[in-house]
Amino acid sequence: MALERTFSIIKPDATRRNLTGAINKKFEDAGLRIVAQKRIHLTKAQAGAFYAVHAERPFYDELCEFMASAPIVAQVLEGEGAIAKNREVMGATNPADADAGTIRAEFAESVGENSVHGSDAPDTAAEEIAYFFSGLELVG
Ligand code: FUP
Repeated sequence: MALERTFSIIKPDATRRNLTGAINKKFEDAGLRIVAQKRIHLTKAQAGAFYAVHAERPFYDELCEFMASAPIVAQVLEGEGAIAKNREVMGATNPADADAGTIRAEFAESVGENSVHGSDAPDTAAEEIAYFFSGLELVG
């Protein structure tokens, strides 16, 4: 399997509860390396641009408000098959459906406030990494 990079966000519900280290431990225990990381506070417009693919969905406005409600930690994770591996470690979008031991099963508060984001494919991973990080910030 190829070495890949994926984009990850530790969301406001998790930063508020001081869970950055606990979530990072899940990534590292799964063999994912955090090769870039920064804590930032998005504006609602920046959150809206990131989630533009969901602009027509009924939860879009609430999602953008939430993502701008407190700091996030934006990250790049690297590893063998990192995109799929990160999705496994995250668990299902709705924590009620997430497998035991996943980040969302352990930490998510609801389908909307679900602690982490992770890219779902190579093209979105590349776009999302480029939205948050310059090449100079990816140190491997
Ligand atoms: P995921 O890839 O697991 O983050 O899930 P989606 O891309 O389907 O959804 C992105 C975000 O939209 C979720 F993390 C939370 C929000 N969402 C809701 O608030 N309600 C829903 O019914 C579905 C998604």
